[in-house]
Amino acid sequence: MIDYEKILKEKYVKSGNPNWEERYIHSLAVCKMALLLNEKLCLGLDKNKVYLAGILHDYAKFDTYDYYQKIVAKYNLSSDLLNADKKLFHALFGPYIIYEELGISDKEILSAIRYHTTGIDNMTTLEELIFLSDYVEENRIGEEFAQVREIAFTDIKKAVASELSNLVSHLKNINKEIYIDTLKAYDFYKKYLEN
Ligand code: DGI
Ligand code: FE
Ligand code: FE
Repeated sequence: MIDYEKILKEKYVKSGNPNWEERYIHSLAVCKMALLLNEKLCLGLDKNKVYLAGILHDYAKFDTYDYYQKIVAKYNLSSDLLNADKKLFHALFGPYIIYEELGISDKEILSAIRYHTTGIDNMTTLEELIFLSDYVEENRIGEEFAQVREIAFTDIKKAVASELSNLVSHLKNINKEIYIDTLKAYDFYKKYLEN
């Protein structure tokens, strides 16, 4: 059995980022929340996929701009991606970096990691679960998180919609550009806010 927790920890330590430990604890908590919601909501997802997507969703968080550029070149990605908000890079390039470094090629896992920050329209259940668990894991403290957490245990789509509504408001408040995928996600999921 490959110890992904150890692999993640070693990658974070090597990055030298002072926030590595907090990020590591967050990754474990997202994984735990995703596994719990999979059980409680009877989503029926493969536990191994939930585990891997949860533990690795922020794998590329501390990688450098230089490295992201190399990934864009190697995988023939659009260089326009490098113009996105840098907070999105770990999600945009994470799947390629995980494939590159760990050899994980499962499309369901990689796309859940790709969309964990922005969401996208019409997500798979695994994509929804990781997007949501990232937001409602136990270390996220505050009223907005608590509200979405409560909804998460009864209605996954409504919880995703509610997270997106908070995210879009937050981005507007701080005058950040809303990425196309976030807009597509909100446009699609907002219908679930009503019921
Ligand atoms: O990596 P985490 O901190 O666990 O969480 P995350 O992957 O959801 O990243 C959160 C950051 O990404 C947060 O600061 C908001 C930002 N973000 C998400 N969607 C968008 C965005 N930033 C911009 N500019 N536009 C977006 O659409
Ligand atoms: Fe993230
Ligand atoms: Fe995260």
